[in-house]
Amino acid sequence: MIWQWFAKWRASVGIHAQKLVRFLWLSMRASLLFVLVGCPEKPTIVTAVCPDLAAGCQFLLSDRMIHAKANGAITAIRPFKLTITSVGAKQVSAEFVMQGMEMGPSRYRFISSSGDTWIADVMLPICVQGRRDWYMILNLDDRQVRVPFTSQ
Ligand SMILES: [Cu+2]
Repeated sequence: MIWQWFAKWRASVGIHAQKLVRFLWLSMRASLLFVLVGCPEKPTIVTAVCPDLAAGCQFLLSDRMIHAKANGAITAIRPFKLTITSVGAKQVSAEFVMQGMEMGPSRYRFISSSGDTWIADVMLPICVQGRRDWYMILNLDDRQVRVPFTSQ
């Protein structure tokens, strides 16, 4: 009964209307699938506020207090010592990246110097676009924090 009606309807409407209905049906299915699967989101990284790494700063990562400090002004090519202090950390590493720009490999493993202090000798590459906006992705054991900073 419904199929007879459907056949009649198909015969009466033009091919364009049929295409439109088909399109609506397909897009409805697509959006339903989207809702069911869910928006594939990247796990969000916490961003810490550290306007001046050379002056040093403190921030919280989960329940841990982290202190970060460079031993001088941060410029490309000239190496600097970066000190991370965090109670109970077992492994500390960092990457230096720029948003939307491949800056080459720059992963640093921090060496435990004394107690809860970790040190790495870091050298930032020169940016061909002259940009100075960096992100340090700091890995502390299994946790990660993103620290934006500017080089000179
Ligand atoms: Cu760059």
